[in-house]
Amino acid sequence: YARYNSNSAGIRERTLIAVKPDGVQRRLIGQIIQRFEIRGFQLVGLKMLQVSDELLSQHYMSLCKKSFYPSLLHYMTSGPVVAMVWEGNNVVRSSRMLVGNTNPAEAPPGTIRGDFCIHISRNVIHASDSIEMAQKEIALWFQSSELIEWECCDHGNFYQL
Ligand code: IDP
Repeated sequence: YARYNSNSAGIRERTLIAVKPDGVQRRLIGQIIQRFEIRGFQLVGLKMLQVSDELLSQHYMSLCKKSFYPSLLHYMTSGPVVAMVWEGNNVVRSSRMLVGNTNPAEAPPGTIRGDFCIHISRNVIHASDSIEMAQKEIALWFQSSELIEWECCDHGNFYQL
């Protein structure tokens, strides 16, 4: 059956968001979570972890030939990361817009990268860039038992029922 924040197939769209080590060090976790909460998205998974090289090599598989790949691995393993799964209508695309361009110099003010960082190699946050990648990344970062299905009591404020 179709639910308030599901697509025509009755599937709730989800995305993987991660506060990178610089975001954690800079005490930005709360402000970043707040932007997704206040927009109306629903948090369904959250954990802090020290990311392994194995996980990262799968996560950034498409970048493995890039010159910056070794420094990217070093950056991403330099401290803990906060990984989250957020749910809601168009959450993948909307999250990319909340996060802003990969290069913070191109990210408009009001976006997370546009407000909180300067350089592409310290851009504080990850967000999945397509529905297919989101599904793969969520499966890579989270066990299904770590994801909580729950109903928001005020969904009528965010969706027409
Ligand atoms: P995204 O994080 O906006 O999806 P991707 O192109 O998938 O962007 O790159 C993944 C991450 O790799 C970026 O967020 C950034 O941390 C890093 N990165 C991408 N391009 C560069 C670069 O040219 N120099 C240094 N780091 C880069």
